Amino acid sequence: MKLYELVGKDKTQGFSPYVWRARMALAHKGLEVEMVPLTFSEIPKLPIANAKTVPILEHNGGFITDSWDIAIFLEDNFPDKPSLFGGDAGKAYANFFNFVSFYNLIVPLFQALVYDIFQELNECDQDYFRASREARLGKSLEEAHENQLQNLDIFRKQLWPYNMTLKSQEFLGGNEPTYVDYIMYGMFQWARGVSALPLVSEDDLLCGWREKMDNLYGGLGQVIKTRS
Ligand SMILES: N[C@@H](CCC(=O)N[C@@H](CS)C(=O)NCC(=O)O)C(=O)O
Repeated sequence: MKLYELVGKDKTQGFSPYVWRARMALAHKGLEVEMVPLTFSEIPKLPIANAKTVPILEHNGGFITDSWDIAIFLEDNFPDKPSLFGGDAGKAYANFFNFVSFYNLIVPLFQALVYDIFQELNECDQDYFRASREARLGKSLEEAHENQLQNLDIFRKQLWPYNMTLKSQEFLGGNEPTYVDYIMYGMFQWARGVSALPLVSEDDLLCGWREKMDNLYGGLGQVIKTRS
């Protein structure tokens, strides 16, 4: 199996939140995977139909080009390995969690990180990134950066339900990590890969949760270096 991921100047620091979901899901299933680093400009040059974004999972000559589809594929094709969702109700919860966390967390975090991501990219990716992201934001990267702390604050205020959930359970998925933990962890890896911004305070239960996530699967997530 191969997992295509997104990198900037440093090819060891894959920072896509969606790739991290897939990477953790593969580790959860105990599957070996070869990581294939790509820059933004390399993704559309792949000879894979409809591949505009990563993650892309290559398996037995076929390609799956969306993180949610990868999770479903792994769950359906490796039923004897630990479940990513814990049944149909867990899958429905993960689907809901995916959209809620996009709306409440990814949107403000993207605005907080966008300029830092830009700084991490190769020159050949920077023009594309600036044009596509400024069109999405309706403002310049520099204007977004001026509001970095306000956007971080919006993100942090949305963390209350996740911190409350962790008062009575070890992981967002229950006693063991499930795919919803990988959705959340992807955001932390995204921020860690490009920025020194602290997403949570040490008092947050999410802080201890992140440490537990960092230690899963032989410390897989720790390949991303923490900046200071
Ligand atoms: N819905 C997709 C979204 C993936 C996505 O947006 N990936 C970004 C990296 S985080 C990407 O590859 N962007 C390429 C581009 O914008 O050109 C999924 O969940 O797999």
